[in-house]
Amino acid sequence: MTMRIAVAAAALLAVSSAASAQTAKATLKNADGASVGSADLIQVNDGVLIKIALKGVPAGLHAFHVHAVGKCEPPFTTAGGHFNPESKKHGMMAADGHHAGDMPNLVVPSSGELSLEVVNTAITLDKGKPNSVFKPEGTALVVHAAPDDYKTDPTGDAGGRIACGVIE
Ligand SMILES: [Cu+2]
Ligand SMILES: [Zn+2]
Repeated sequence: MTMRIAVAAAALLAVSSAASAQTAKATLKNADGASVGSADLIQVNDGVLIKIALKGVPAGLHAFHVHAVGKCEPPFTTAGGHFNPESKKHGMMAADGHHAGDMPNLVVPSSGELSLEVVNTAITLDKGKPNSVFKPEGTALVVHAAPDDYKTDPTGDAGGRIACGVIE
């Protein structure tokens, strides 16, 4: 009898952990409203794994961040600044850096297509945590016209915003 209860409890645990596997998505659009790719976000032990697939993006280096507002209306200033729940300065090279939303530049080849996977260890999909991307105003993934210099506060001198996708 005791054994039977233990087995049932283990089965229940397996079901509940599968149900709580956390994922999110974002569809990235350019300022014309055309889709330029998508991102899958998966909670991992160290943070959030972001799998991004882009197409039709100008070749070259582009800054890539999580922004603080889940609103993508061209020219995407609606997405606010970089997601920064700990009120830090911008950039992985800054002494007091960095914003939770800061990530390495995307390097887009001449084809305009890029598949990339990156882990952001400063964010979580866990609702209710201060660094959760699921805060009340939401968050967004933003791709910029220019590269991030990893130090200029608060923008990384990354120029305009060429693509945006609400994390949902
Ligand atoms: Cu940005
Ligand atoms: Zn930043």
